[in-house]
Amino acid sequence: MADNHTIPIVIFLNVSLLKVRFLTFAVKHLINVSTAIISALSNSSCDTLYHRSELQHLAMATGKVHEVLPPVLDSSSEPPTLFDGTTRLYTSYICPYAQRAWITRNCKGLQDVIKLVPIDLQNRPAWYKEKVYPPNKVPSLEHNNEIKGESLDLIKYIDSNFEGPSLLPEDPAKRKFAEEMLSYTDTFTAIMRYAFSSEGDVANEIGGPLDHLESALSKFDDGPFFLGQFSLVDIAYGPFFERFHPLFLDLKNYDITTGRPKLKLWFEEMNKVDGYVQTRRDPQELVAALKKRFMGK
Ligand SMILES: N[C@@H](CCC(=O)N[C@@H](CS)C(=O)NCC(=O)O)C(=O)O
Repeated sequence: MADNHTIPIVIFLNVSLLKVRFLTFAVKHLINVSTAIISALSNSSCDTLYHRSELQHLAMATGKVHEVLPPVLDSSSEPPTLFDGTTRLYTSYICPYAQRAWITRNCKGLQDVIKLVPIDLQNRPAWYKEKVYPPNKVPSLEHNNEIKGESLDLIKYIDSNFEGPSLLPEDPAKRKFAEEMLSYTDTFTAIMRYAFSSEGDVANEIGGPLDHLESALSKFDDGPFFLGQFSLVDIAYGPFFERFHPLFLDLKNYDITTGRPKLKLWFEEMNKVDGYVQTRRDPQELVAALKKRFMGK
């Protein structure tokens, strides 16, 4: 027979057992829900939840695609098995021209379709010039048994010959403006480069091209990018802006965005585009490389 103390002890033990069972259930449930969320975010099985292009937009917007970058090939490296049907982007992680093609590939969600082949430009493998791309520059693209070069041609080629979201709008007015802006890139970079080592007044020397970009950013008001929405034009200028901004601060104590609010906002928005963010380098590394290349410092 239970004495006076046994009943409260039995009640206490039963309540404790219930609590433990409830906690175990709650923890298991939490683990199941978390596992489902993690696999939905990281697994290709979420293709069933989202249309593929929606997934790519999601990746562009949220930074879900994380890629382990392949090692850089130098003069001691064997060439890949050329013309075996693999699509390859020959690149350099610090070249702004190559970065344009790399960003385009990322923004279209082509990480599994176009393989990166980074080249050491200071110690280039001989086979690159001999067997791949006689101009011996990066970027170049191996696709359908052919090699194509020139970054502005390549970004258009990748955009129109591969799957993924289009990076040029249909609107004819925007397309025309895109062509104008793309053909201005060489003039822009030439003036900026000249000013690196010039002794003249920096604001005078580079104010014109920077103001040209500032007013170009006012042309369409449906977004902060050159054509309103993000496009190949942003991809063409982004890598150069990434270098010029820290370089002019370092060399001339001149902030190229001061007094140019649209340019400032544009670059802030660029830094939210995952396909670009994945290609960025340390600004100090870029400044050091540019000083060495253009100024012998
Ligand atoms: N106009 C070319 C320029 C490419 C270019 O100059 N790439 C540089 C690296 S940033 C290069 O490969 N230089 C090697 C060389 O000139 O020998 C393009 O737009 O693709």
